[in-house]
Amino acid sequence: MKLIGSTTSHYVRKVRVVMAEKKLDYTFIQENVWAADTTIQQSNPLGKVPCLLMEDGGAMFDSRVIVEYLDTLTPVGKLIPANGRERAEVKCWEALADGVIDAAILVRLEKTLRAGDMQSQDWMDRQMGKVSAGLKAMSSGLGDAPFCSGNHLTLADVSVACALGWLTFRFPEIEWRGEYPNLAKLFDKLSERASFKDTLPQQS
Ligand code: GSF
Repeated sequence: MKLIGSTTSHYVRKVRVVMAEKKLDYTFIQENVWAADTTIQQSNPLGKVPCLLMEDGGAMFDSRVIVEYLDTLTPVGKLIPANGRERAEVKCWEALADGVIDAAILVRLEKTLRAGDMQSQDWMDRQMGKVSAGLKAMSSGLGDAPFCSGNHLTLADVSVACALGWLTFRFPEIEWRGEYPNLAKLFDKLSERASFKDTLPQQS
């Protein structure tokens, strides 16, 4: 398999961590989707990464679809419960973590792509409200538990830790660590894993 992505993306990192936890081999193809000469649309008409290229030449997106597929490939390191309420709970955690980053990215794009006088402060405040509420929900959902859902590592923890890592990378001014020590504890624990160490967000 080949994974098209970047080393800055939360969604790509989520897929890479899942690949590593499940001990799946893949070739990482770095692509700057914002470059004028990007060829990403040949694989993903939406022009986004991550995009998984399978052995038969087929392409798969987005990150939630990819990780769900990867989890079916091997029983090693099962990250999504088979069915029922537990499955929905893990996927809801993933939606929450991705949603926080969706909102934060909208703020980042507003700040980086639009000229200062064209930027909407109301829009950015609205999105930052989602980031704050999402962090609060993550913290209260986690409580004193060692993992977000159940009693072992799942996609919920992977998603939350990737989101916290991305916020630290792109929005260091958000002081989630001091405000939510339980999230910091989870984040620090997951950061020790090779899957996270090997995929730290970085500008390439
Ligand atoms: C989001 C992917 C995405 O926005 C997923 O895969 O889970 N729901 C999708 N990727 C960004 C890169 S990044 O900011 O993580 C992307 O490729 N953006 C290009 C564009 O044209 O929006």
